[in-house]
Amino acid sequence: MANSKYEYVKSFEVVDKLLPNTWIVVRIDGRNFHRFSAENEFEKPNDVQALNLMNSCAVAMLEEFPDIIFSYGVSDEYSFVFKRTSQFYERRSSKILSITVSFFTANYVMKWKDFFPQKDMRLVPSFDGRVVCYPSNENLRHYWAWRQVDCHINNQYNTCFWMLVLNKGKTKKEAQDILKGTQTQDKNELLFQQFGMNYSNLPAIFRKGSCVFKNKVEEIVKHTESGDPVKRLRKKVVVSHCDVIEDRFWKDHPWILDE
Ligand code: DGT
Ligand code: MG
Ligand code: MG
Repeated sequence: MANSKYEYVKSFEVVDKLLPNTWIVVRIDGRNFHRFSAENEFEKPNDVQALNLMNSCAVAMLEEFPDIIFSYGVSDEYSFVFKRTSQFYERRSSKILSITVSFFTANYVMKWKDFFPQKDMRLVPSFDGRVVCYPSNENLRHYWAWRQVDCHINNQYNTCFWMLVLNKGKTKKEAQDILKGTQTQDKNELLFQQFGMNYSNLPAIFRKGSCVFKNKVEEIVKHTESGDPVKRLRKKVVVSHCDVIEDRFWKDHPWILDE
């Protein structure tokens, strides 16, 4: 087929292939969710249905794209990791990023009514996204640890902040000043002394964030003639609120990083 004289414009496209044999992490984050959460009257500091909606979108991601082997979400963000050997869109960065963001966002809108049957969505949600490649399992483990530590710090601060504002009638400025310079232990103490609240008893979805991954589950596929169940191991996408900083989780789920 003859080339048209216009075809040279294609040569302006830049190659954006991601490094081979590295973990591809895509993190998306709600754009201006400070306003989106206010307009939609999300509960403060955590709206469990808003978090469940995010988790449901992540489940849809893992079911649609088999190369995504693990994901972690908190607040208005979610991170997805594609397996090292993934050849998804020939590892082209812009393709991987745009598909992740658009598929997630479309699900968010489509599933809204399942989680907020009484609420019409106010404002159009959108998510930004970035791609980072990590060369070692250690780097990747540290990535999840970084996000989960962030979750803990933010959630503990926000819990204190909103307890002071909503239950003690402090202004936002006063609450800020009270919390300035406090350490983890001080905040636990404040919650316990002033509100009789034990931070570690808060729901794990708030304290730990959410992991979505494929777990091995036993499934009954049929029964023999004598009525005995025939079981088979199947991989099923699950949501759990586990600690991803300690070794335990990774030892219990070796197939995630070992492939
Ligand atoms: P950005 O990401 O730079 O476009 O701006 P924001 O406003 O999305 O800021 P970000 O991502 O740093 O912080 C997330 C915001 O979303 C934060 O203001 C609190 C809000 N948000 C997230 N989850 C919840 C929730 O469950 N309940 C409430 N009330 N707010 C939430
Ligand atoms: Mg945001
Ligand atoms: Mg955020």
